[in-house]
Amino acid sequence: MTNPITPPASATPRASQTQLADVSLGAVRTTAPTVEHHDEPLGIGEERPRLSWRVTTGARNWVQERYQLAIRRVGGGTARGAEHGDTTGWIDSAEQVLVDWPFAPLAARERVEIRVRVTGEDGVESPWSPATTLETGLLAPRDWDARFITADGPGEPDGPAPLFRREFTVRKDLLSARLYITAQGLYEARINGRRVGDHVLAPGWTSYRHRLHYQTYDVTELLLPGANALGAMLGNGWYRGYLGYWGARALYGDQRALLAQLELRYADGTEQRVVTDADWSWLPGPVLTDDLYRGEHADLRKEPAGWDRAGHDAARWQAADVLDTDPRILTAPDGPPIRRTETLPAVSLSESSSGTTLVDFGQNLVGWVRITASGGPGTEVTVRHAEVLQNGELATRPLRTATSTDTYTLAETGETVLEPRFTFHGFRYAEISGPPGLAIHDVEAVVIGSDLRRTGWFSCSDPLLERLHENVVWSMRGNFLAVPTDCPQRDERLGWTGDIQVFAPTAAFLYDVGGFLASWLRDLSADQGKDGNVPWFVPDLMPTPSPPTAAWSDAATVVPWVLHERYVDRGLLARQLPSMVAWTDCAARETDETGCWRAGFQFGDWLDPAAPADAPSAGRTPPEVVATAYLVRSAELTSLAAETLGELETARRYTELAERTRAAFAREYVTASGRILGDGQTAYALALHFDLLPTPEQRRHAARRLADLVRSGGFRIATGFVGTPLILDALTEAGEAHLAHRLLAQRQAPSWLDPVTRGATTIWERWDSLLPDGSVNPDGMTSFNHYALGAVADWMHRSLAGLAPAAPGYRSLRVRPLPGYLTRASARHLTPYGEAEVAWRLDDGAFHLSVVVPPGCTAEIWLPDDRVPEHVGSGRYSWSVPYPVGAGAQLQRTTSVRSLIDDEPSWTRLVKLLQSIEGVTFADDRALVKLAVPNLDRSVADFVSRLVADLRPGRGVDAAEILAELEEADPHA
Ligand code: RAM
Repeated sequence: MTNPITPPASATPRASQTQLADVSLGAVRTTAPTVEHHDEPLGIGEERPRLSWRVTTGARNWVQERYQLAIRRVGGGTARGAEHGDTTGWIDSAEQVLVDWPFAPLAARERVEIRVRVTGEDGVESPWSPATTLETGLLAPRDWDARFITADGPGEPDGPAPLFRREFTVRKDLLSARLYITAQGLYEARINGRRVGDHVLAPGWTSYRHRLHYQTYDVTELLLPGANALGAMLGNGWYRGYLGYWGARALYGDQRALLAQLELRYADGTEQRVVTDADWSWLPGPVLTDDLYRGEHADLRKEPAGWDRAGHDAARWQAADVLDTDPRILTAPDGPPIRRTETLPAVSLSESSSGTTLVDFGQNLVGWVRITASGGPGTEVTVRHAEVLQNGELATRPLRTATSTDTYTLAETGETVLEPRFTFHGFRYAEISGPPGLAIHDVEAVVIGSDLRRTGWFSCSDPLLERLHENVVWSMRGNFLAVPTDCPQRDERLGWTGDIQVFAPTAAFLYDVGGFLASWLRDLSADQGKDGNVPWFVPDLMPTPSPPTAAWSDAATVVPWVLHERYVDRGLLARQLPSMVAWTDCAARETDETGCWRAGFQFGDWLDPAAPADAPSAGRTPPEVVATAYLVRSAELTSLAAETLGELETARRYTELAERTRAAFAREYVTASGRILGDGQTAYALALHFDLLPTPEQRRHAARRLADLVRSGGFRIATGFVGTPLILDALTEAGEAHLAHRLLAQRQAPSWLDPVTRGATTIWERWDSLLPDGSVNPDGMTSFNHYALGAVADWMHRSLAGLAPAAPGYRSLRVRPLPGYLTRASARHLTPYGEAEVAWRLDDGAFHLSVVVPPGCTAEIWLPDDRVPEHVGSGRYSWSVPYPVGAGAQLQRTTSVRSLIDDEPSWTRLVKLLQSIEGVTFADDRALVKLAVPNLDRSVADFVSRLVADLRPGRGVDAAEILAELEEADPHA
């Protein structure tokens, strides 16, 4: 394994970084407007797209007072229409994000330019912004002339990937051309021998029975006057391949099909369409088998030369069949397509005795291997993949039935570049056999994923924490692939609701997921049962409906609320409110006469390290505690969403449900003194963070109990999927942020950093996906690329660095950094209003803070020990306040054992001192913690005397000596 501390040189993802330009102070500029959540507004599905813009200015306290929008219809689309412009009047509003479309609705294929200008409170006008060009796609079934065509008979889910083709003639005066295209399965389209676009695994995955994305490409440049050819190859993908962990395949149907509509517009205003219909023909292609889980086999000798060019001899080609697929499922995407996002070189390549080549890419990733191979016609090349090695071999057992093997049969002598088309793998290592004389530069890893725009960065003084954060980013990149998935490698890769429920806040900081998750939520609503139940994963594939399950099904309420909190998207809330209401009602129906949700199946605090390896739901926290707590949460979020939308009657109804359930929780699960059923960290974290405890007395006791549990656990992780994202917040809110730091800084297992110290480059599914001895956890459910436990990064952004939203869309920032053991940390985020940044460092006995507040926004600033915040408007600021570093209170005999444990250097010193006594051995510090826990309120002197008496009866070791040594040196120095 490579040094875990240093990220691979090429690990920096493609990052778009907006500079807060050196605008001369006061000058106000607006960026070109953005359209809904689209990065590339071509072929959009909204006839009234909402618009956003950012303002750059060096002036402080800038707030928009008015804005004006201008529209101009432009050529280039395929719709006809005279060019004309229109401008709104000045609109008195401070709103800059997702403002309503002020013009007449757009028609299909309409192409317009939009500009904006604004004034601040001083009335000074900005110049008109640069223009954004947007173009609508096909908006209704009537816009489609194309029919789905297939090469497959019903009931035959096997067979090579078919090639489809059609020739047509193009006139000289072509103005523009658009290809609208999708498939049942996956498509790769070609025009005149060239690939259309740069998407991979298109059209992506949605809940196909309800929604199928089509893509829009500007193909003007690919066409030629005269004879042209349009072709496409179809793979199985999610539609017809294996899908799900129970061995099912062809879940959506057994006929792959292509839908393509090429629209040409000429200078004289005439139009021409080339659409899929019975005039198309097909032939089996070179991809003999393809499957997302199992990999792909291509015999390159079988690719008919020139099939995607005009003039190809199509005598052997057969007529395609037309299918009756309902065009109402066709919809334009809300988020970005899947693309190749990066290429990584191999970091090592070695030859095994059996003649295969083992390649290490230094980074666990998602995509495939690109090989430049040589060897004569008929040479077989085989590529196998794995995330980890065991005994020097690929550890493929965790892949279960996903054999993840790509094979190629070469067609030519000389070099051939090999890449699969219709599969992907999760891997760091690959084993290649076949091609002779492979060198390290012949092999690269191609990283793929939904091509999201990076928006968030974090850095700090602990390189291990930085690598942890980098691992979170990589697990997100690998699992944001069409839908948010649990893992990218085994026979699963599903849109597990619980995983994204906990990870959504982290995701929304790191990348712009506004469109991506909005799309997934449409699927969630579509797949929701009539009873409001939300399936375990979306898109839903279950043969029989999954039962309502707390913290998983609650994605229905949590994810929309997170998106609103981060992107101020009221439209999304309005669209999801019925789904939120339906789920909350469904969960409420699961309660019994006590008002608690106690019956039925639950995942509980999934993968609590205390749960047996084969029973991950059997952790410390009773499932009914999780379920009832989450019912309160969902009721509250539904109420908040309704209130935001002005639906006050609905809001009241769900506030009441939340109150009733909160009371039931307290009655059934909490003692008068604040002990909670199960007495585990997750139970306290839920109760504290979701505000479930009625009296201040109970809250105080519960906070203290949680802190003591964290201490007595030796600062090791004792939470699963549910508790892990909450525990640091709960400790912080309880005034125990120093314990949150101790948990996060822990390097011993189980902890966040243990995998990092062992070379992890992504977040593992289990705290012990690798066992302490370095072997792969033998359980069948062991992934090395699962973002769920990486949800802690959200706390790192909000609390460690101190950059949190205090109002939807970060219109107001909460800057409240928690220094802890670090000497510096920073977070930077492209909010909907512009770039925000918080950076702090400890230096020369002072705490230095610098903050960037985007124009249009305000911030509350909390310096260490502040009881009330300072409020500032937009601008750049810095503060310095005295902050003595390294001066932990000097230890005294009367110090309590609790304080001793909390003071990491003193505690470590005591552990060392005791271990140095001849004959005393502890397995590790936890053994001493066990002895300390019953004595938390005793003095250090008392504890050490008792300890010495217990440990070394009759051997005369002097407690006073130990105490003196403990007190002697300042361990913080
Ligand atoms: C596993 C998934 C996922 C989790 C469910 C409950 O199969 O990988 O992470 O949400 O179980």
